[in-house]
Amino acid sequence: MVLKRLYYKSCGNYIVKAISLPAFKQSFVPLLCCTAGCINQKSKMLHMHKILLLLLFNIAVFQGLIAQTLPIDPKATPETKNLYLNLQRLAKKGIMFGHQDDLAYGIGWKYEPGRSDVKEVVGEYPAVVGWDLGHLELKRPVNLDSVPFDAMRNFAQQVYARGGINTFSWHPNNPVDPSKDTWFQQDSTIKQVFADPAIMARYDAWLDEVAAFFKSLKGPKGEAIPVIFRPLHEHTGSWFWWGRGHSTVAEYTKFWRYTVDYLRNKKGVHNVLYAYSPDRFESREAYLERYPGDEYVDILGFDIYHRPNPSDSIDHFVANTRQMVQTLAEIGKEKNKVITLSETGLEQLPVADWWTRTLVPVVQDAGLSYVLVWRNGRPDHFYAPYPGQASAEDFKKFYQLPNVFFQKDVAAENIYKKPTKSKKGSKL
Ligand code: BMA
Repeated sequence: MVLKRLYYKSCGNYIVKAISLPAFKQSFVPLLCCTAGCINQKSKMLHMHKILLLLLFNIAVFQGLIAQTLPIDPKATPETKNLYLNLQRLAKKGIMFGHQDDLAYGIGWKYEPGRSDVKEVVGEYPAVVGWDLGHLELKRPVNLDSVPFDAMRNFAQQVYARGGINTFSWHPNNPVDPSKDTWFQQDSTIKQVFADPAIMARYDAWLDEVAAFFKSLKGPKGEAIPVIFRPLHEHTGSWFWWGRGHSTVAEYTKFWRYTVDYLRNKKGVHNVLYAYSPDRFESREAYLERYPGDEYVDILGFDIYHRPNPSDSIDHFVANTRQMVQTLAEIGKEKNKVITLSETGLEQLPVADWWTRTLVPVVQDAGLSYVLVWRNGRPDHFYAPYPGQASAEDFKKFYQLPNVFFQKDVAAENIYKKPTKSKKGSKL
């Protein structure tokens, strides 16, 4: 089928309308013939009728099947565009599972090639693997959680080679005083970045490091590996220097746009999809309060952790979080954006059936692209099970759900290639 792409603006997004040229020929050629050499009025009317119906049918079918959003970066590489289109396609069928630092370390091991706690429980890697760039800005060889950046690059290449997805968060130190960490809650940091050229120059230099790292992620043919970048996250809270309590709405949104423009336009980084992910939120208005605009965000997400306490029962957490997921789904639909639960988890997983009892009712049938649980950092700080862990059996049940996707399901879909129909035999 020959496709012609027409772009038009809607809600600030570019929508691809795909129209079949043969179908157009079928519709218009008879129209021309008919008008030129019409035999009689009646047959002309009949012809027009048929043509109109054919046109309406074509438009309905092709819009419904193929209408999709392109990345905010018009120069996004072909693989990055394909990834974004495939994220939209796969989100209609189920949800991918992701885990932070999955290949780097787990409970009782560090940097052992091929290992993954998730794989050791279910026999398969997660579909999505998260990494953090914190301390890249300081030119340190290892990130804030001791993952060497060279190893991270290599792991990201492995994930890509297996057909999976890499997502990057960034916990940078404070640009006003780089000796202070990401949690240093100095008020007005963003304001000072914009006010003081020396601080701005420092932030630019930090972004240079990020740009160089993303550009250094290369696939086997030298192509740039597409990634999801989720900077300045959890900003509805005030624990990071870019948080709600330390900047105005105008400062935060300007800072987000500056960051995207710098990487995309100034540094020419074109293998990135940008994810916006506040922490918990009470309403649609609260979610969108610091939203930088449709031209600056590809993926809409949020982070929320399950922290059981007497006032937050499992049922309460599920109901509350599900409400947020539904609000997010509505916003995603309106804006034609991919949606995700970008970070979640229950630390130490003491609830044996947490996966099917808590996570599934939160995420099911909501159109979320992926859900990512946080890192297995220490025996008192982990979010995915390992063999023998209390929730491991339930995690296997979660893994077997037909609409929960791990690495092989996603690999079978060739997500860096042009979207095609799902293959037979895949869970998708
Ligand atoms: C937090 C914890 C920290 C870690 C930080 C950044 O949630 O896991 O130990 O340093 O994320 O990854």
